[in-house]
Amino acid sequence: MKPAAALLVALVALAALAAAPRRPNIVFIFSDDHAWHAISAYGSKVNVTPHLDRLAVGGARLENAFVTNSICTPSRATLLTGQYSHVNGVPVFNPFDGSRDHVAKRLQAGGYHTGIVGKWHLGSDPTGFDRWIVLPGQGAYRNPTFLVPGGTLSINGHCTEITTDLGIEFLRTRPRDKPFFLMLHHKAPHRNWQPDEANRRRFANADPPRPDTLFDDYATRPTALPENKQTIAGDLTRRDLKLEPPPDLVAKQRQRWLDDVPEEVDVDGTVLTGRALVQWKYRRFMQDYLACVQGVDDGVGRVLDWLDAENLANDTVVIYTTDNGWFMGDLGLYDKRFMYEPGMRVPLLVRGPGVRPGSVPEQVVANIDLAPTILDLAGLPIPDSMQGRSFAPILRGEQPTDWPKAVYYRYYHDPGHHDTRAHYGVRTATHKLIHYWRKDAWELYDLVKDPTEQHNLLFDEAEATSPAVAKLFAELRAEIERLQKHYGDDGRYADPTTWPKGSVDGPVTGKPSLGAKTVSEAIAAAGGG
Ligand SMILES: [Ca+2]
Repeated sequence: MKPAAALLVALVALAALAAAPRRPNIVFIFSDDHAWHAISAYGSKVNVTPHLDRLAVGGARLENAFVTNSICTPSRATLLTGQYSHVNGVPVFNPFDGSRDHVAKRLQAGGYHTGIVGKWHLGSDPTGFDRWIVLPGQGAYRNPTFLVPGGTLSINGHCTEITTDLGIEFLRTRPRDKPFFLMLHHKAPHRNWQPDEANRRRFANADPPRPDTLFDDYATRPTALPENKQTIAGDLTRRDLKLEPPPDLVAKQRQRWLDDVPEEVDVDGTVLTGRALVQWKYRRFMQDYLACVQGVDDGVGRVLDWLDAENLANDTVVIYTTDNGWFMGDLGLYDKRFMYEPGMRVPLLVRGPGVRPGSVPEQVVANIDLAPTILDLAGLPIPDSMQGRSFAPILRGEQPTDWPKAVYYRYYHDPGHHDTRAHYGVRTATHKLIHYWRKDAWELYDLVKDPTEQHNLLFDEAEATSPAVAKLFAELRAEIERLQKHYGDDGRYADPTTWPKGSVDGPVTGKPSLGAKTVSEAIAAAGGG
């Protein structure tokens, strides 16, 4: 090629580049078990979260965001793949196959500088990240160990603060010629709720209002709720409640004492039992839970401040959500798993270029939609293998007329850790139908009249066979069948014997220890993945 022709080609290429829309940076902040109703922008009655609220004011607060399988590991596989558990191969706590296609790989191949810091919980080394530094399994709140490509290392301090520091250090040391994609994944506020000292003290005497359903008797819902073991009353241990063992107990005796559920507790010389004890347990658990949430909120504030200081806020999409919902004493429960509202519903806040400030979209979205949305925001194609849909148009304020009206849900881990019975179901804007398939029992709720799901319309024979309820039941059953067909759910993991093998927890073996590191040393060691 003659020099003049080569110059022309180069100029045309340059012009095309200049004409292409600028690709935004993306910071995806994820927490673990954060109830949507523990964010003030969502109307929390129990806490105030000024920094998450900044995202809501400056961006979109999605009012109807849900997960499709309310539990850590499956939710994380869905986040990456945009697929249901039965498609991505992670229905329970089994390892994710890192050779699969996923959102970070596509961003990396599309020219993004990619990184993940914090909780991973997918049981295999991360793929698709230029830098990765993740907790083994659940990880530790204090002086946590991390996995990096070349081994393990530890960092002194509190995990929430460290995870934020690692995220900011990843951003600070990024190459300047690429947009960035950071997944900043907090361990908090997961059980067993060990807040940083400042926030612990801040909530040490908190007395949050109790939900109306703390003493739920499960009338009309006899199938699964009475059998589950995630109740405030009967399942929080002395360890959860941070009770101090008698000094004469040692070793196994001490562990046993901590693992037991107390039936009476002496509080300042008064022995609490019965309802008073349940109220105390709720209060004690919430103090630490909310203090852990506050640590996450503090961290979000630091990331937003850093983006402001670096003049990056206008070029960076910030997304905040969590891996599953959380019961804050609702229905007498803690934990998640169930597709009742507190379990299935999650916060989802998005701010940045292409997002309408202060908007509150009401469309029903789910975690299968996150990967397609992130790719869309980055200007990259969405593969057909992703089962969700980009909600980027909704973030811009558009109202797509063909947007899905319902979310399909499926939870497998039965008996699992808390004897939560396996179920699937559908949630529409107004109703929810749940099928506990191993018990062949159904529950139907009118979410408009009964938002706390106290009245199963199928419990009473006369009500269940009334024309209106029977019609609704038939319609929603048909909708479940339609969605199962649409998403290709053939029930392949319905039987526990079919679950993929392997664990995402357990000790780290076979990786060399790199010793204690500072945050900047740790990020330097996080490259090469
Ligand atoms: Ca979780």
